[in-house]
Amino acid sequence: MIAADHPKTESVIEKLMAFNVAIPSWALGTGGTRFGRFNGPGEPGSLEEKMEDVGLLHALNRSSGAISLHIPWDIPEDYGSIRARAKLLGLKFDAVNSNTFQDQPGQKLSYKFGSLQHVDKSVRKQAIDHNIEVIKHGIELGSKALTVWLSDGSCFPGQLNFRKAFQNTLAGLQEIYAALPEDWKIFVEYKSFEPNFYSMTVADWGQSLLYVNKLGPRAYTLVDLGHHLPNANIEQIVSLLLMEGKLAGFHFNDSKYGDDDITVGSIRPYQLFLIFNELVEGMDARGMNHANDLGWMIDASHNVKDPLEDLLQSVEAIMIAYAQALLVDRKSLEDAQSSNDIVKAQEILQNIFRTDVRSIVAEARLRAGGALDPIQIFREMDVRSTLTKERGFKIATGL
Ligand code: LRH
Ligand code: MN
Repeated sequence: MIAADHPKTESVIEKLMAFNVAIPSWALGTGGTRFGRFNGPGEPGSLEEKMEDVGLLHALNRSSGAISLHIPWDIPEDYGSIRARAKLLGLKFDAVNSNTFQDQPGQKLSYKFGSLQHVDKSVRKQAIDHNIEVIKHGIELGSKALTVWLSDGSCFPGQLNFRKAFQNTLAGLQEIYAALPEDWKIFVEYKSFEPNFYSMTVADWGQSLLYVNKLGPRAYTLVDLGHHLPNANIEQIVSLLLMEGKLAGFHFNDSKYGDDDITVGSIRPYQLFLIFNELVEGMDARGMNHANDLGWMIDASHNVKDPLEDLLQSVEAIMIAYAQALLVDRKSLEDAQSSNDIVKAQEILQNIFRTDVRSIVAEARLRAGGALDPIQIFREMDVRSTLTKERGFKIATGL
């Protein structure tokens, strides 16, 4: 266990207190798969109730002070009251997410064969207009970034001209980029497969980097941990995107197989630590502010656990990985690397990964006015049954 008098303890606690992870509005209800969805009690049925849930998480762990909205799942009816509610709950609005992966009721043209890549110019225009609409919602809420994840691609060889799909998509993203306010960023999220199963038009970090380099200085590549082919070295991808100054930030989750979107750190906690190890090293190399210079967000779906308990576990896993990465003796690691002392380098990382830092994560939470053990308090206060009394059984919008 980390000693309270460890020379870095205080600086680590300060950094943890400044660190916030945004909560996705679509992960506050029970998620499902194509095989089924088992709704839970007391789920939020409106944007206001979703914000209450994020406010609750933030009150318990003081590290969830932002919510990320998905349009059109969360279109605010009254911006003023939503902004006031956010202020009351101590929440900021993180990146807003567009949605051209579903056809909405009354939508003129279908996205069945894609959106920005589509062979039909009018479908591409509809998708561009939607993204510009999403920016307008974000401006009203004080958000400063648009996340674009495109489900575009193909399911069979021969179905798509890859070059034309890329060029159409780039042209669409350029129109969206031109509509960004000066102080906004655009995050281009890649994914290796699903819902298309032969090609995705933004399939990996290289393709996303190609787009964002062509778009301009306010375009960045967003890394969703579940969007990689098996055994991809995500920490190396992170290191290189940081080196290029093109890392947008993260959609944190974990997975064993595909885009499982399960609890952060529940399957591969060592990979999560190695990613934060590259983040701390790379951000310090660029003099970046850990808390504000990247987008920190969870993107998960809860099929069998209470969504709020699951999110509390995910935030805790992120804080633990970050705290451990902050404790790595960078000088010793550099010396080991420059002398090819592989065993020494491994031991430096593995010793820290095997160091229990939960006490300083809890200390940071207490000092920030949070709970020593958020899940214990959530259960002792029987929050879920209170929510159920207030809300009954509602179906939350989202995935
Ligand atoms: C796609 C994705 C994307 C969101 C969606 C809810 O898999 O990760 O970030 O828009 O999930
Ligand atoms: Mn995502």
